[in-house]
Amino acid sequence: MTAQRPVTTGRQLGRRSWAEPWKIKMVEPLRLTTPDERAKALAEAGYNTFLLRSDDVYIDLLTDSGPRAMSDRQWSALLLGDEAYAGSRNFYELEEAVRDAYGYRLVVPVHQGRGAEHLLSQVAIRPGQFVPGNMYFTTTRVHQERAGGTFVDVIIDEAHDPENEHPFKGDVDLTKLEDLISRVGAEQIAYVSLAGTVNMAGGQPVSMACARSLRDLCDRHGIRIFLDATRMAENAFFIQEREPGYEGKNIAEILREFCSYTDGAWMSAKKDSLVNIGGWLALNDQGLFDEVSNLVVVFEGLHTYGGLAGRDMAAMAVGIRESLSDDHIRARIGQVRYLGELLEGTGVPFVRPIGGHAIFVDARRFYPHLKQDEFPAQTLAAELYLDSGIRSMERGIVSAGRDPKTGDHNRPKLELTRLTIPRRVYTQAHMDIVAEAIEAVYAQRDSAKGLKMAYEPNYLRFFQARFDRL
Ligand code: P71
Repeated sequence: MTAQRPVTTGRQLGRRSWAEPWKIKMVEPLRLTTPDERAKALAEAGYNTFLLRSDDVYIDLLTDSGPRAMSDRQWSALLLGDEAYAGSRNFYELEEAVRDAYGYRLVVPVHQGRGAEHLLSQVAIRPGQFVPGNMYFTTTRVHQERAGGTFVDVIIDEAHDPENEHPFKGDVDLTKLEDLISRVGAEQIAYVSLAGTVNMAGGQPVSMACARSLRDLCDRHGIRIFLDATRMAENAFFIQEREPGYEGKNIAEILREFCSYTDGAWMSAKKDSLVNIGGWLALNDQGLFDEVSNLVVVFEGLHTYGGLAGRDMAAMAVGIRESLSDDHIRARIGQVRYLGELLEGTGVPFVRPIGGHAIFVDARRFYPHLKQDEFPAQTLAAELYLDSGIRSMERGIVSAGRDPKTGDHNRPKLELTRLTIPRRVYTQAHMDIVAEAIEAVYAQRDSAKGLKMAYEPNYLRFFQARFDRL
């Protein structure tokens, strides 16, 4: 390791380093593979980390979506699952938890985030309308497009620059939004699609000031704002840390205020809310909600379970409350920063500032000799797995898919490989191993060859595409 002794979040704040606000009660063994086993597994997976078997993975940083350790309180809630088809007690617990934490009035459960994206897009977008948002997310955009909408990126320019240190790189550029409104007319805007800690920008937060002025602007034009609340509790941490006037407020208060500037939200509870499966869609408008809760019975299940078991809703209700603990969020983001701080000074290029859920390695600068059409971020994910069995995820040209009109690749400015930290799963020592592995792959960077795509599915191609080595 060439990294200096890291300055952890805790030591920046005071005398002691941060530590997890929990202890471990149950463990799951990890399997270390040999280099030959990994070469075989990766070739069988078509050089796509989504197609690896998890038994062949040592440290799994594919995603922070689902693979989390539930608390003893959540496990005990599972045993109290009320599996009635209709009117499960756990639905009412969930409804109350969402109302308390996020402040919306009307709640419907869904099996996961994209279930909610589907329903919202179907009821809130008319074909031909535009959906401006603070950077696309893969599943969100696909549902908006399937409903006949066109997504328009209105995030600030800084978000597309991996080295820019702007503290709120998730903010909406209100001038871009106003330009769109005057170009197409307010009635042609379905809604503003606002996301907390913007995933594809590197887990970058949105400021409260942005939410407030966005509300003003949208009120003037009669436009609704729907929030992707998936990592919004983590967004609240950044507001507490960086925005004047919020130092003394807790995560729960900040979250409630932020949500109050929006008309509703959808949630993949597999992230912030500390469960393995689940989500919800919450609104304040009764008419729109009636449409949603009618549609949910077609696609998800009855409006009081939305594709979930009663026990899943019970664990989610507990998880929502745990996710608002300031200590929890500080440790969670502290661990992401710990990994970033280990990479500081090694030359490994990654997105700044360090975001909420992952370190995003800048594959363009990691492999400057590879063209974007040779899939540098996919190549880096493959090389990291070969080196040490660590699984990461491509977030670049493969994820961006194709332009539905021209059929050509979308070529995003950001070509990133995401090292995503699941909540409450790995220890600091695992992070040390990850940093060592990245450094080892970086030392070999000149010899890396790119990939070519051998199979490309129609939708969300990154999940199932296969590649060959060049
Ligand atoms: C992540 C995921 C899971 C995922 C999704 C698509 C490609 C690869 C991995 C899911 C999100 C998300 C945001 C901001 C909605 C969803 C969909 N993220 N909004 O980052 O990050 O939720 O997976 O529960 O359907 O690994 P869902």
